[in-house]
Amino acid sequence: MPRALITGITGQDGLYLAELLLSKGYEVYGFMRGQNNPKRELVESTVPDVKLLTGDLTDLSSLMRALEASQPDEFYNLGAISFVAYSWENAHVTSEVTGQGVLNALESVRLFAGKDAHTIRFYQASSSEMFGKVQQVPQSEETLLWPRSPYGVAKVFGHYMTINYRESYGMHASSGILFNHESPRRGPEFVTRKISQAVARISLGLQDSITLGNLDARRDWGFAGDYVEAMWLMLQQDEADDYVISTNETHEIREYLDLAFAHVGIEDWEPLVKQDPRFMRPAEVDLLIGDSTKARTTLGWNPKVDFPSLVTMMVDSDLAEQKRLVGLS
Ligand code: NAP
Ligand code: G4F
Repeated sequence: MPRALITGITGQDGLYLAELLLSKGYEVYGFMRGQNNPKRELVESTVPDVKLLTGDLTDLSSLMRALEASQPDEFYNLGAISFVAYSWENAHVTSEVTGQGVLNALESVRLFAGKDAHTIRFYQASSSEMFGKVQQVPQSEETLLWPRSPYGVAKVFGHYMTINYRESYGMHASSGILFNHESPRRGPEFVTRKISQAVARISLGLQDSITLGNLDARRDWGFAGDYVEAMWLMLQQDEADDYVISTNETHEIREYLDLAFAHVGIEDWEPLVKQDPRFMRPAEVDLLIGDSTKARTTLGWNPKVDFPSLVTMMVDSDLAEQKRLVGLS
C-alpha cells in the first residue's frame, strides 16, 4: 500500500487530494497545524481514513516527526497562506509559511532520507500568481515570472527552491503551476465562493447585495477535483518536472456574476453588486490564461468540468447549504 503525506490537509485541495489517494488505495497522512484546529472535525468527517499529524510548516522538527511517523512514498506540499489580499498586510508571515515553509519541507525530506531522498516523490503547490504582470499570453512553463504580491513572491521562492533541490540533490521534486481552481469547498474569502454564497443568499431573500472589488480581472478558473488528479499524475512520472495546469480559457469576474445570477433567475444583477476600494489590491493581476499543453501531452491530463458547470455547481451547493442553515430543507 503506497503512503502519502499531505500538508494543507484542512484546505480545499487537501481534502480532494486525500479522497483521490484513498480511492487509489493509499495510506494517507495529513499534516495540520494547531492545537484544537477548528477544521479537524471537517477533515475527520470528510476523510475519516486519513491519519492526522500535527505540526507547522515553519517548524522543521515537526515536519521531520511527520516524515518519521508516515514514512511516505509521496509528499504533497499544499500548505500555505494562500489568500493573496491577506499577503500585503501580513507579508512577513506569508513569506515564512508560503516561501520558507517550502524550504523546510524540502529540507525535511533531504535530512530524513539522506541519499535516498529521491525515493520520496515531492510535489510543490506553485501558482499562476507567480506570472503576475504577465509577460506572455497565454502563460506556459517558459513564461518569465513577474509576481505582483507578497504571496506571489513567496511562491516564486518555493518554486525555485523545488527546482534547486531537484538539480542539487537529484530529488524527485515536481512543481505544479496551477491556475485558479475552485469548488464548493473553496474558502468564502475567494471571489468565486464569495459570489456563489451571496447569490444563494440573495435569491433566498437573506441578503440584499454583495460588495466586491475589481470586476475587470480575468482568471483561468477550473475545478479543484480535476486539478488534484494532475498533482498525482506528476508524481507517477519517471522524471520530476514542472507543469502548468489550466483550462486554457479566461473569464472576467463579470462573466462569473452573469452565470451565477442567471442560475437563480436574476438577469439584471448590476443593482445588486456594489464596489468598494476596500477590496481593491495595491497591485492587481489583470489577466491569467494558461497553456497546459505540456501536462495534456505528457501526463494525459485534461480538465473535465467546464466554466458554466463550475459556476452552477458552486451556486447549487451554496443554495443547499443556505436552505439547510435557515431550516428550509
Ligand atoms: P487553502 O484552502 O487556503 O488551504 C491552505 C492550507 O494550508 C490549509 O490547510 C491551512 O491550514 C494550511 N496552512 C496554512 N498555514 C500553515 C502552516 N503554517 N503550517 C501548516 N499548514 C498551514 O488553499 P488551497 O486552495 O487548498 O490551495 C492549496 C495549495 O495550492 C496552497 O499552497 C495554495 O497556495 C496553492 N494554490 C492554490 C490555487 C487555487 O486556486 N486554489 C492555485 C495555485 C496554487 P489551516 O486550516 O490550519 O489554516
Ligand atoms: O479569488 P481571488 O482572491 O483569487 P486570486 O487572487 O486569483 O488567488 C487565488 O488563485 C491563485 C492562482 O492564480 C492562488 F495561487 C491563490 O492561492 C488563490 O487561490 O481573486 C481573484 C480576482 C482578483 O483579481 C481580485 O482582485 O478577483 C478580484 N476580486 C474582486 N473583488 C476579488 C473581490 N477577490 C476577492 N477575494 N474578494 C473580492 O471581493
